[in-house]
Amino acid sequence: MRFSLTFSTAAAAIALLAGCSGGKAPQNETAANTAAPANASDEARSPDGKRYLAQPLVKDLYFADPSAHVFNGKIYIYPSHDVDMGIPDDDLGSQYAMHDYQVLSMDRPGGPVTVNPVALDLKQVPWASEKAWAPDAAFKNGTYYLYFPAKDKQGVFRIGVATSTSPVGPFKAEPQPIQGSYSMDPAVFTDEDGQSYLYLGGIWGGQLQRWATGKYDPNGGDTDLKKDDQPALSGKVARLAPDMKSLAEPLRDAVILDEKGKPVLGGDHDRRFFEAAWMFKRGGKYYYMYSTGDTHFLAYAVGKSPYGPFKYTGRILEPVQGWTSHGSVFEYQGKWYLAYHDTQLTNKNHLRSAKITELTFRPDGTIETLKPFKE
Ligand code: FUB
Repeated sequence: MRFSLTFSTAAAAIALLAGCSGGKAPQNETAANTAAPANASDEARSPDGKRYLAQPLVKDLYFADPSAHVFNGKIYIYPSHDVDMGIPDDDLGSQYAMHDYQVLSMDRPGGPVTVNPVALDLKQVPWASEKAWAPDAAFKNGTYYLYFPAKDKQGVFRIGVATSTSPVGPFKAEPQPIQGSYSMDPAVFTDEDGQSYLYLGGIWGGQLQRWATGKYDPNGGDTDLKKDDQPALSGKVARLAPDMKSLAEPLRDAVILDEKGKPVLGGDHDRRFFEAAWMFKRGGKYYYMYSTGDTHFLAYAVGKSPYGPFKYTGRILEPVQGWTSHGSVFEYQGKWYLAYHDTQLTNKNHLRSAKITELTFRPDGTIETLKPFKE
């Protein structure tokens, strides 16, 4: 316990310094740090004494919301870059005051992690003002696309896109956000036929509830629809146009259904969509993973089409240390992995660490729920 307190303080000081220098960490390789120490008593413990399922990929900077992809046989993680701006926690996520992105790369799960230089700073995005929240990436025809949310100059969340010839950037942003996009937490899924889809949305600080009529209503509330017995707000999905920079169609609801085939209700906080959409395909099924927000689960729902509807199926991850839960699922050399985050190094909601752990599918395609702490 004493070790963890001392380490946290040192880590927080390093983070502060990184924040002051604009977060421009040099390219930097960290040791393979997913392996547990040989002696269990040396392992880091949570404030209540539990051992963590996995260790942070990076220990001297903070990265959250990890969107993992395998490009050319190598793993690239597109995370948020957490910094401490001294902003107190609130329900709108004001404490998540990030301003740039850095890409993590590694040759294999558990291998050394390279922290690449700043890939995009909001200062380089003409339309954006603040809040470089959870990003994602895609590759098509020799170009890498970084999709990122940020508030525009009017304080409305939009989704931007930036391009690069390298998976780690630097990325050049388009001068305008993606037309017709709103809210946050973009995730791009490319199907086997080459067609890509953009998923997005998040309630509370993510502003999805303010778009309930299809138009932005600044008075549309800070939480949800406040109609617990009505269908919950849905995350959104749209097909991307061939240019990967625009929507081929208007956003539509990615509906989550319960066991009776009815939409999950707004009051069902254990199962309703909150934020952090992620799509992957396995065995011909479309898996829609998302965070339940204030109940802190990574849940999943399964469908027959990238548009859904998706039948609620279960949990992928029980609550981690820290308020938010956000992750991605990827396949590497025939095994499946979950990238996720927690607050192991700081115990502060806005200074999170990305982690990777293996995922197990049962023969029927359901997923064994992971616990973020060891028994
Ligand atoms: O990192 C900022 C926000 O916190 C993300 O966009 C959400 O998904 C939550 O993880």
